[in-house]
Amino acid sequence: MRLFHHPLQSEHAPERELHNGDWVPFAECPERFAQILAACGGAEVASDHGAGPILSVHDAGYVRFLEQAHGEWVAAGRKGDAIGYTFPVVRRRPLEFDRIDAKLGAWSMDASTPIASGTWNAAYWSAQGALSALDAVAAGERRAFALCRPPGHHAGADYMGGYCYLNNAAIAARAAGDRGMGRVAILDVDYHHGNGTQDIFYASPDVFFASIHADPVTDYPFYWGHADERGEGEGEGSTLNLPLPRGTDWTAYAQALDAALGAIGEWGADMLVLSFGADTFAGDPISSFALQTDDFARMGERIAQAGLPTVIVMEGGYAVDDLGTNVATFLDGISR
Ligand code: OKP
Ligand code: ZN
Repeated sequence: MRLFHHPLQSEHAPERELHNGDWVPFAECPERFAQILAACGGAEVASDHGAGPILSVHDAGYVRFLEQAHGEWVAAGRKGDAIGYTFPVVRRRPLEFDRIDAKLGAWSMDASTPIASGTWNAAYWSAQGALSALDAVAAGERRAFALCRPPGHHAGADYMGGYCYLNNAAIAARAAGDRGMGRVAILDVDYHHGNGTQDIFYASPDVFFASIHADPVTDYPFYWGHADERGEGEGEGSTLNLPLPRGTDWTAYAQALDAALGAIGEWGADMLVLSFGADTFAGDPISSFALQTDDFARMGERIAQAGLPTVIVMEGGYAVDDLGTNVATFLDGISR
């Protein structure tokens, strides 16, 4: 299988995040990337597709903000990571903001998405990796893997959130549609609900979005991922949410996976974009499912049995010491 990455993805290194009321080291750390890269035996350098495919998903003002935010933070005399503290949840509208603090709140859904000096370049190249993996699949590979970091599935068209800035899965899915690759389904198996991906395609009948995740009643992102969210308008029925309780093990997980893959098959997908997170692992420090390393091989095998050309993009997974092995085991399973 062809794998894609870019060295600048390591340069995204926020120092800390707010976790249950305390400042703690940023969980989505460069070491994750190094571990995956090492366990996979390296990867090709992504090729540059420019800003076009990013702007097919994301608002131009938002993209400009991401590019400039850290510079504006420094220009305002601030130290460390740029992070917002005021969020326009009431009648959000496209005002012209001046202060970096106003911008940070306006373009984000939470305070777990700090912007450091290397953030824009890393997010840009993370998305280019997803587009490079799409190229490989378009050229006839059965599947390809993008070592996306930062991840993408919490980011919407005009907001960041949950360690995510650009929605890599959505960018690949939109580009696949634009290239005439047929009906595209996105399957999200990260522990957390992919609210940004869901939001981007919520009213779209062209992209099916299925997600298996921790019940938002107990887990981030709380406000989305409930089973009654099924899409809207022409997209009604093209969103499928399968929330599962904390403690879910492989037996119960496999049933949800079969349901998701069955729905994707019934919908008539021609290709798959897989948002793969390894934070369903029992040892994950911020998550509460109970999958073991070997279960990732089983997960890969089941997804392969769907028989769809697949672009795999990396999302979360925070048990750093096991992350490389878990990802490599998954890729081994899906390649069988
Ligand atoms: C990203 B992905 C607690 C604050 C909120 C955000 C979790 C983002 C998960 N540390 N944490 O879906 O793995
Ligand atoms: Zn996650």
